[in-house]
Order: sequence, then structure tokens, then C-alpha cells
Amino acid sequence: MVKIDIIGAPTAFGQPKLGVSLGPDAVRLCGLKEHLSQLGHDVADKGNVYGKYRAEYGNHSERNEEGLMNFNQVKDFSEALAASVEGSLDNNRFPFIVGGDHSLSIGSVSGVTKKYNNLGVLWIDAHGDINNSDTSPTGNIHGMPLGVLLGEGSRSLVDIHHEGAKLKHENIVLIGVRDLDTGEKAYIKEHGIKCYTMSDVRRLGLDVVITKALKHLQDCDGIHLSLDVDSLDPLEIKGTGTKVDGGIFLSEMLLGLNILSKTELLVSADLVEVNPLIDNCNETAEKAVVISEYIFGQSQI
Ligand code: B3U
Ligand code: MN
Ligand code: MN
Repeated sequence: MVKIDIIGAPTAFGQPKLGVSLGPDAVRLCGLKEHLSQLGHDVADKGNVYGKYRAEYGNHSERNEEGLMNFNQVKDFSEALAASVEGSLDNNRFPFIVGGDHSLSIGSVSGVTKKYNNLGVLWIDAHGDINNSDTSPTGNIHGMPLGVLLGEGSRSLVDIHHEGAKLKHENIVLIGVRDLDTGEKAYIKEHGIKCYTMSDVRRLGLDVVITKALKHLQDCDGIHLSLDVDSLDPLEIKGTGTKVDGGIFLSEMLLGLNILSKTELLVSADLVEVNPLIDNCNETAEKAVVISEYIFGQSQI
């Protein structure tokens, strides 16, 4: 039995498309809390986190001097989310953050690393999300959370919630990537970051990749899962803002998560980038609920 706090993170500030801030409620409408409770977990829904700004009204044109979009909004939201995540851990509960765009992981991981100072991260995503203001082709902060968490770029983002880099390069495993920018490739190589591309997933199977990833992170004091639904194949997942062909199929994802759910080290998770406004009858949110069940130990028998 896991004591789970569902934390809605309705931010859209990290990217330009409207609708991703509605992701948490779209997933709730598919019965997230009820399904996890049926598995025998103690589930509380803490509602949505808000900072000073509201993402749903759209404010997607502001850029700072480094070309980053909605910099102040992302910073403010990250502080609010980090505080909520830390609060859940203080109460010995598992923070399960439902987004919202992937910039939210700046806040969630900053909250978790207040408690776990040798945190491992499994980043399942079509993208690397490891850009900074110099390498980003877009200025969208949802393409930069890992960069920020590794201490790259603007100090005032890096220092959110507590000072300095939150993660070590050797404690990150990227899985499912198939759309990296030039600067991201160079950064991953330079720092020797463990990376299982989509070709590796096809060759080995996601279950084997996750087993290897867990071995890589075995000396961490906890593991955070950050699962971007755009890691899945666009044939099966329509409701997300930056789809890339050739992704993970839902059945393999569930097989992989089944392995992950058995580790005692998992302490927190994000499920991000569900955008019901570009979906087909909310089916991405429905699949997000199935994925959530497998994160928390659902299995076929
Ligand atoms: N790497 C690109 C595109 C991107 C990153 N994350 C998403 N898209 N979802 C960027 O904007 O940094
Ligand atoms: Mn992402
Ligand atoms: Mn992505």
C-alpha cells in the first residue's frame, strides 16, 4: 500500500500551446483517484497548485532577455509546486504530480531533492529536455527542466527552493528519446549521461531497459520518475503538444512500469504533457490513468 498525494500542476507556461494546463482535471475526470484507491492505496487529492499567475488564460508571448518564454511565471509556479511536493514527503506521502507541461519538473524535483540529496531520475520522454538558454531552439522552458536541475543557465531558476544544482549527471537516465537538439546531444556526450534512445528500446525492450536503468541508479537514496506522455507513439497518444513518430507503445510501457513498480526506491513521480484540447475524446487522459495504475503496481494477474 502506498500513501499517494495527487498534486495537480496545471501549468502551460513552459510551452506555447493552450490546453495543457487542463491536463490534471482531464486525468481526474477519468477516475485517477478512484482507480488508484481500488488497487488498495491510500489516495488523497491535494487539488491544483497555483502560483501568482494563471496559465489557462494564456500568456505565451513574454520573453526575458535570454529569450526564455514566461520566465517569471515558470519560476513562480516552480516555487509553489516545490513547496507542495516537499510537504507531501514531510507527511510520509508519495507525491504524484499530474501536469501540465514538463517545466513543472523544475518544481517537483526541487521539492523532492530537499529530502533526497542523491536522487536518481528516470526521464521517459521523446525529448531530452536538457537544453539551456544557449542551446534551446525555441526558448520554451519545457525543453530545459533537466538542464536547470543540473545547474545550467539562469541562477534564479537553478536556485529555486534551495540553492544550486539538484541532480548529478550520473544519476539521470533518459529513456525513449528520439528528438534531441544539437546542443543536447553534445551535452549528453560531454557529461556521459546514460541515455537509452528509442532504437535501444526497440532492440532491447522497455522492460530490459528499465531493469538496466534501475541497476544504474541502485546507489541513489531515492528515484523520481518523470514520464512525458509524448514518449508514447502518436498512433496511440494524440493529446500531447509535441508528438514524435516511432515511440513506445502503451503495452510495452505497461510492461516496463510493472518492473519499475517493484523497486522500493521510487519516492515520487510526474506524469506530464497531457493536453485534452488536442486530444480525441479525452483518450490520452484515460490512458494516463492506466499508466498511473501500473506505476503503482497494477499487473495483469
Ligand atoms: N527540444 C525542443 C523541443 C521540445 C522539447 N520538449 C518538448 N519539445 N516537448 C525544445 O523546444 O527544447
Ligand atoms: Mn518532456
Ligand atoms: Mn517530450
